[in-house]
Amino acid sequence: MQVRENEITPESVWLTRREWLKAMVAAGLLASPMARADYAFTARRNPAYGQGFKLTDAEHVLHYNNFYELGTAKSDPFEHRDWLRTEPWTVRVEGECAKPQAFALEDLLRLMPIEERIYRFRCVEGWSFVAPWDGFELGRLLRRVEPTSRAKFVVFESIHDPEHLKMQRTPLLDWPYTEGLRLDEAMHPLTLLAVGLYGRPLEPQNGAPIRLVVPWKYGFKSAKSIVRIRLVEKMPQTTWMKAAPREYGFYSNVNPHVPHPRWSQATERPLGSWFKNRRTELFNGYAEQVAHLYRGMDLKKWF
Ligand SMILES: Nc1nc2c(c(=O)[nH]1)N[C@H]1C(S)=C(S)[C@@H](COP(=O)(O)O)O[C@H]1N2
Ligand SMILES: [Mo]
Repeated sequence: MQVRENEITPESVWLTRREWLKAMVAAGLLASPMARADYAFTARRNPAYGQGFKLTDAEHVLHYNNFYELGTAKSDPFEHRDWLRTEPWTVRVEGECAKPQAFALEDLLRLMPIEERIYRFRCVEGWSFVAPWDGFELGRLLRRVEPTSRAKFVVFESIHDPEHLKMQRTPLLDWPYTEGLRLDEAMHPLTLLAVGLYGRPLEPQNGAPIRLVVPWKYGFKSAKSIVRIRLVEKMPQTTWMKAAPREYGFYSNVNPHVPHPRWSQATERPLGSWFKNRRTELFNGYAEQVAHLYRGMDLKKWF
């Protein structure tokens, strides 16, 4: 058989991901809890994002979470992390596109160049953190399926698994958790599909194995554990718009001048601090990159 030089895979790559993880754990290079995630990646830090930001201790980011499928208390997602079944995992990208496709997680990890970016993250409830995410630009994936000219919005659907995700047996939210972006927001280079956090595969409580990260919007826009991405013509209804339309709009850009109906958004509590001692920035500090997307729009009306 004729094999060209560049088709020969180096021997070290022949370990399966499971074998690789086992070897890492055996060598003491990975703490055993990480062995739960059966995927791995190598990510190169992109210094264009978050240079000079002070990272929040991972401890906080991994234990203080919102993931209502796993419970409503901030400690619930970590405590109930075993409820989330992530193997096998497929992400379907469909709707208004020429080449709809279902991607196995391992194919995405192979096809997409994974990089690490430090982003600010701001929850609508007032807490914030700074963390390195490992992922790829959502736009890269969307371009692969070739959106049609009718595609104007993108819908993100989280896992629906009431058998294991016990909160989905209750009417707390309209399951599955659904979010949306305008197509140009989705194509913006800041919009990330993350597969890792602090250089490690995502923990269940943070949205394993793949979640959205939209750093200039309130945290609830960043849907976790995504199984379906749909290109659509009309602005979709999202889970939080249905739950409380007066409190959560479609855009949900971080804006210190537009208070939530029940509290101010002028300041935030960086995780690790006891106080709301940081002034919230317009578009969470990303105004230079994203303000043009909203030119001419009344941000009080389109909250
Ligand atoms: N599927 C799903 N995605 C979700 C949520 C959720 O409850 N379910 N919570 C959102 C909210 S309100 C926030 S602030 C962020 C929190 O992400 P983190 O726990 O990784 O910090 O996830 C968002 N994504
Ligand atoms: Mo949030």
